[in-house]
Amino acid sequence: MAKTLTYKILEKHLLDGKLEKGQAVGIKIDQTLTQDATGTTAFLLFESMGVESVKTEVSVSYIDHNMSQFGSENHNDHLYLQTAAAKYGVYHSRPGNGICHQVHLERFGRPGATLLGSDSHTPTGGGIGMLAIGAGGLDVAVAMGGGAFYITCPKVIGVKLTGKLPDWVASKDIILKLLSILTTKGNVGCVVEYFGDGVKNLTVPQRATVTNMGAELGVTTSVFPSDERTKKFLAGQKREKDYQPLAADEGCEYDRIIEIDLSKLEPLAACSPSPDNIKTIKSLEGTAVNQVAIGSCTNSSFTDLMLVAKILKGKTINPMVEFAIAPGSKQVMNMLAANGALGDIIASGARILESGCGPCIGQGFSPADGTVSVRTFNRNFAGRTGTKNDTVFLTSPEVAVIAAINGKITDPRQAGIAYPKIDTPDDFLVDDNMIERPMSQKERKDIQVLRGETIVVPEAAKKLPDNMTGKILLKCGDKITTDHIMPAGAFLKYRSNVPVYSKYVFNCFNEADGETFAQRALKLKEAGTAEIVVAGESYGQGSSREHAALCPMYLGIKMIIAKSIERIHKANLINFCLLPAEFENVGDYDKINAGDTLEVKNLNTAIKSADSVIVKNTTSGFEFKCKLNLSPRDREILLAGGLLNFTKSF
Ligand code: MIC
Ligand code: SF4
Repeated sequence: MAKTLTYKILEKHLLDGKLEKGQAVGIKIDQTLTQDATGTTAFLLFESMGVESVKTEVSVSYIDHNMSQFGSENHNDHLYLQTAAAKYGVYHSRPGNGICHQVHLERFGRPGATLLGSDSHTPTGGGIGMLAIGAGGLDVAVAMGGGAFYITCPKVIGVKLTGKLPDWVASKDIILKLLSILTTKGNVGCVVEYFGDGVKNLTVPQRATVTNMGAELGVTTSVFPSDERTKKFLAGQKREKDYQPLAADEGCEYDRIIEIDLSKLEPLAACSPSPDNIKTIKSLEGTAVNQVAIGSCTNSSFTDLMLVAKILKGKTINPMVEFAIAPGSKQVMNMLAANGALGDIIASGARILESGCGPCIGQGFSPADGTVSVRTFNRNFAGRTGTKNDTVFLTSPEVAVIAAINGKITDPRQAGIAYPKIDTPDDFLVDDNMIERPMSQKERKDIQVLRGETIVVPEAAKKLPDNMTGKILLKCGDKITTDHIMPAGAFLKYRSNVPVYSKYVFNCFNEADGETFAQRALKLKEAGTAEIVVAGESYGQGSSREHAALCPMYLGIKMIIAKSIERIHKANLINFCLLPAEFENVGDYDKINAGDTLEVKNLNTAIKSADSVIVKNTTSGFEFKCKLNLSPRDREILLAGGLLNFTKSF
């Protein structure tokens, strides 16, 4: 039978279960990726598993998120991660070497492999034909130890690309178009697979922009075929040996087909506060802009920045705009420096930031109150920039750089600037001097893992009580992201210290002078009362940060009842033994209130085998049903008291 590319790769990696849609299957993970903001917990949990050395083909630990280093926390994390990588046979990409996804694409990704990363934008690797999936740090730790990774056997959405992008229309506009069609909701359990004649007209970095921001669709991953373009990219990276051609079989069936004619696309923007709030640039023309940022794992490749440099050459940034550029990797920065493009960028007045996540995760460059920024990033959730009341437009580098010059959003096709044709380089500047390779077993023996005082081993998860009485501590609405649950930005430096980081759970819902969510939660925890959070659709969308489960667990939260819960977050909840439950009748959401007390009887019996539980609201006397959408393995993990206990039980 003709197969999709997704199923061809899955088939080669199947370890447990049957490849039948909707069924849970365990797959072999060839490569893993961790970054510093999720990596410290991942490595602390990996260490507690007692495995001597990673069992994957390649595991890489990147330092790219937390590099502002106000206080000792960040550097403590760096030293821990560097020594832990050395101890356990992991590649270590030092701070300054670049953003994990960009560097992984350049130096490690290979077509046909599976990659599991403790970052939701791991699907960037789909641009090179890998099945690259984002997950919580504990899942990645288990994969580093050689364990299978479990997914729901996906539905495959085929996106047929035809034609060629017109001048000034970028690959970013492909994914923005797709976000306008599929939105950020309702795509859990799907993989997006690209095919069609238009594919050959896109370079690997262009494809990677598309698969990167595919994370915002809430899908398991996105994948492109591997073809002559892939071969050229790998050859340029001096890794042609990693090439293999890959494509779906002729005549394979997709669960849904969406056609996008590249030649008919136009410049688009995602408007605040959601990546699926798409408008045409034409309709936004004239909007005054105060800040522009180019970079992030979505749009910081060499070709992206060459285009920006060519447009900037000889021009000065508008006086009303602050403009920052963060090249995606040392390779990109070095190549721009070597060919003089960096000089053109600097001369224009752009501020050069180091190669890392930077403003994308609110590490500096927060805009002024009430102002507008244009960013080439992938997320524009409220508050993510570090400013609560700003407006963010997510666009292509083309649109962003012209906004920086003009001080307002301008349709690049009408800007009176000649479109700069950028040739993809035949050779990239390859120098892996900032990547430390794994050492021999003998050398590793003497390595001391450095665990600074701000690094605290997370508390172990506990089994759920059989009869649970709990209070609804918070009732929130739709599309609550992990940024709402566990803010990053200025609080990112507390990632390795759960008791401290937990103080900021649901920080955005706290009143300036009232009792915080964390304070209220800790009081109930001390009194021995379980706590419950109620939410609307797509709870937990966005990042893979398991702190959005780990910190609520620390505060005593035991159950989340939502209209729907996103994939990675749901897995993280289960891994830390918080029960994810979904309203059977979404209308029941309106019948319960914050402060109500809920009661669930015989919870563990239900977790063992039932598809739903009855929840009694003892405050109002109202009873309702919650679905337990759990695989047999999810059930076992919950009954064992979380993934770590479950893994140790073997
Ligand atoms: C993000 O883009 O939100 C992050 C920061 O990269 C997260 C990971 C994290 O919270 O550390 C992600 O995308 O998973
Ligand atoms: Fe870093 Fe932003 Fe990419 Fe997340 S989305 S990995 S914060 S650059």
